[in-house]
Amino acid sequence: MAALYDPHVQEVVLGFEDLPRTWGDNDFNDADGISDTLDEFPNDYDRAFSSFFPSDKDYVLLAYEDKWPQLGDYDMNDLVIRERLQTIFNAQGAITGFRLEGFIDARGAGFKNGFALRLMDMPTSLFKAGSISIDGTTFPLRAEQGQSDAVIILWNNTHDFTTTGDADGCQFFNTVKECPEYAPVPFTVDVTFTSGVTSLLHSDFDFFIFRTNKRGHEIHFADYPPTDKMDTSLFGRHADTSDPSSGRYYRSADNLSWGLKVSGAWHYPREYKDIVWCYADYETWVESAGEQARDWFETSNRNHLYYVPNR
Ligand SMILES: [Ca+2]
Ligand SMILES: [Ca+2]
Ligand SMILES: [Ca+2]
Repeated sequence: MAALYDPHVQEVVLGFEDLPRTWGDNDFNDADGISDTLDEFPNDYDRAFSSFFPSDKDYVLLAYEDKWPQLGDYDMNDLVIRERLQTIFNAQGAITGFRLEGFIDARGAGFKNGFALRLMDMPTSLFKAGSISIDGTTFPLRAEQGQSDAVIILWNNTHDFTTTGDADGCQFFNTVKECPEYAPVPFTVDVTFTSGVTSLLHSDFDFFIFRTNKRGHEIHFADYPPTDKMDTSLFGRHADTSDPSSGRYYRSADNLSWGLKVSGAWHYPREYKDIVWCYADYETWVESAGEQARDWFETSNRNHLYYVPNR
């Protein structure tokens, strides 16, 4: 008998093999109870099915301004990542791990920053094993020690994978139209859990950047709290109005954030171009807490301000 789990309808369908297992067609390669023809991972006992967010063709864009706690130039291109989440289920429908597929699209940063993720409210002990393949090289991943939530440093310095040679003042990666355009840098993350969990939403992924040479200088999306490694003395400085007692994090007095998540195609600002100049409706969207101008990123004709790749 095989229990077939469909993550889309969230129900379990029971199926029966016609033949006794001993003289059947032997198509249960990994003995997880799911026949090889239905098993997306026929050689992995802990993996049977998967689902994608936002889809198996689309990506979520993550963009960061790295001057926090100052607003800086607010060009929101200091790191631009595209990623999709593949949630992985076992034969019983429990989530036993995940994969991320994506690209570094741009690195408009002079600062050296790393990129990491924290799984909100999931303990470090949940992390069993992981790896990242980036630009063709594979590295092991581990959960950072001394953290209550599982924190995984994906890389320590984005510059390591976005070298430009710095010739003719072109030190930035894909943010200056007058400089060479580089192919986005592909990466794949694969993580296995020690035990199955029932829920893993894209919003449970707290993607953040940090200074390569100052681990405690973390920059998260708005209202995501910092990790245990944070230097909390940075809160409230310059433009930051974080207030841990009310759960407010990484927002300016005007509610501007230092990170942005956009689903679908979006053109990030060129170097030193304030996102507020690039997208006229951006401030309205922010100040209305996302209620108004929801299509702010589709409505700009200021294409001399944002970066449109030639590829
Ligand atoms: Ca399997
Ligand atoms: Ca910037
Ligand atoms: Ca920049």
